[in-house]
Amino acid sequence: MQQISGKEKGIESTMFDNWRGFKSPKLPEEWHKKLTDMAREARGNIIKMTSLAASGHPGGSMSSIDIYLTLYNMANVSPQEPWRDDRDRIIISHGHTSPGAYSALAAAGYFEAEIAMAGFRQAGSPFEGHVEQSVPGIEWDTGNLGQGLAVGIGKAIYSRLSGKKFHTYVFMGDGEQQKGQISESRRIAVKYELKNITAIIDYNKLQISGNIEDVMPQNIAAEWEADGWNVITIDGHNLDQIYQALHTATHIADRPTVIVATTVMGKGVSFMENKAGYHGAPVKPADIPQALKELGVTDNMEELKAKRAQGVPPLFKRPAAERTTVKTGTPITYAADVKTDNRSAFGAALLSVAESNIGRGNFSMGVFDCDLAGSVKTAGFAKKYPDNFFQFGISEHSTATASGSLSAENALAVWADFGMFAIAETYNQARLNDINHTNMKVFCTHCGVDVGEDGKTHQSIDYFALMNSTFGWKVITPADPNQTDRIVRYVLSQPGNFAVIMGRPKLPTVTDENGAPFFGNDYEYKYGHMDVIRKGTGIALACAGNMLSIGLEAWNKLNESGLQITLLSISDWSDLHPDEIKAMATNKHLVTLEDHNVKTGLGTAIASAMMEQNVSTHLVKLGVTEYASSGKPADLYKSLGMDADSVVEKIRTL
Ligand SMILES: Cc1ncc(C[n+]2csc(CCOP(=O)(O)OP(=O)(O)O)c2C)c(N)n1
Repeated sequence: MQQISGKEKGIESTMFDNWRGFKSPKLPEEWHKKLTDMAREARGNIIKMTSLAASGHPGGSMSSIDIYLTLYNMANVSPQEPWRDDRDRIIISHGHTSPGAYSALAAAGYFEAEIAMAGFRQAGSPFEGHVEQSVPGIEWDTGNLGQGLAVGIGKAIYSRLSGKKFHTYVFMGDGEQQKGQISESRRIAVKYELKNITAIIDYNKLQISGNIEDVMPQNIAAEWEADGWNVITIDGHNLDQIYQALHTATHIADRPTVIVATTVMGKGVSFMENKAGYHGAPVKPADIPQALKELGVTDNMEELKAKRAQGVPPLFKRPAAERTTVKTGTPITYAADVKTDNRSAFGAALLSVAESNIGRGNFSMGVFDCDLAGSVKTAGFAKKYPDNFFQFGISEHSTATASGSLSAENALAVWADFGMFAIAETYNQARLNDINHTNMKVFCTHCGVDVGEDGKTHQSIDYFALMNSTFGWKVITPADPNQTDRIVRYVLSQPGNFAVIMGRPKLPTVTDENGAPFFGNDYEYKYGHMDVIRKGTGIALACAGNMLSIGLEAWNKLNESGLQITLLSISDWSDLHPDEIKAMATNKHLVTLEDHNVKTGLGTAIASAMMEQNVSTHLVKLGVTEYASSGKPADLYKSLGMDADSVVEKIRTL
């Protein structure tokens, strides 16, 4: 076992049980015995659980179990108060080893092992196939490999921002190390000196397809060391070594530590050991008695089968998490003759909200950037609040996950990036965040074909389609700088996941019929409602977000020629109000104008909503119909039939 020296980290004493927190440098004798007994029983439970469910992952669970037991029994966590805010965070990144995690949590007193075995992988049970927060003690739903370390970064940042002195342990697989997101996260942890993170790798040298070296050669320890981590190598079945490594990592190491724990897949049962087949397959019923005999545990399979047949265990009650109220500050109104871009209005509103809250009581805030702060307008925040600003470089996957993880704590987490990178690039991370009930505020700039000259690779035209494929994310497209200001303040003060979509160019201030800013001082933004910009008859033009300025230009041209149509502005695509949908259907023709793929955008959402309300009208969808080329936004809009003249022409034909 490799030891390193360094200064004491000084974790504050807490009211956790006195043996917890890895304070003692050596594993106390009595705990050695307790953990040894627990490990034998837990290995048996892993076999029983997966066999009863006829699926699951026993191999990695059995190689990880000694580490799981040491963590859940010896870290500063509490089976009595699993969600207390100052607990250590134990993140399981190799979520498929849920049988190991559930068995260890049961052994540590979180719940009865029998209910996990009876409920494992049954519909409606909290004990899902991959670790889920529905089980007390589980911090993050995982299964999509490679995300756990970034989750840990979010927790470590929360510890720093909130001043709560807890440690974060992230447990991973060795095959999992092939995932690129982990290398992003490694560098981030070192850059931000997150000494309060310890990574642990279950180095059982096997994955689904066989030996990790054959699947993808990788020098795991050397890669972590090269990125600046303190590396400790141990025998992952030796309880003394596991404990001592965790003590060193928690209290002595002067940088983030990774513990590379050599283990044996299927450890404890002779015919399972070192067999990749047991990565994801349970022991056959005929072999169970032999396995349980070797472990020296009782064979109560018939009893458990009967318990399982009785139905699924109930869900656990989780107390509502504390969230500090966010003050929205004083709105900024851009005058009728001001022309600025929505992203600048976002930057100004963000700073204003930050000024109203940072330094206040237990308010914590982090703003994340991926090398685009100047363009996405968070540079002003970064200058004023350097301790709250996190420059993660071109590491979008880890940024999405880490900011999501922070947002799930009592903290405001903001990530601003180009739409292409904050949405399409990181959809899986956004989806997993949503599953984890995060409260992310993602501000996407440079969306749509109006990003122009950067061309089709940068034209984010599927933001709604992607986010609307989740159940939680809400997409909002502000129309002009004034509405952007109000929407930013609203979003920052609300729980839940929001993606605010903005373009790049400067926009005119949208005005009312008297020439005053429409979204100005008298305007109150109400989520889920559209705005009637101009009233008319017969035909309605519904504009999404910044397309309103083109819509208004078209309306003026039509008006000059004596045709008065209704002009609508729709910012909140995810929640179209049923009454407003019905009102729209009273028009003979409805034209939608959006800077989004027309196949999956606002027009399509409206059509679906109308059918649900049992109303209909003739719908014309104007928007992006192909990957556009590189060019000036005005030229691209013209070629796609989205400019004011094309809209006028289309409406005249109606
Ligand atoms: C991103 C992602 N890709 C693929 C999978 C499918 N998968 C589940 S487990 C696994 C192998 C993991 O190997 P390892 O980390 O060594 O775990 P162990 O075999 O030791 O349990 C794979 C490829 C996944 N869950 N997530």
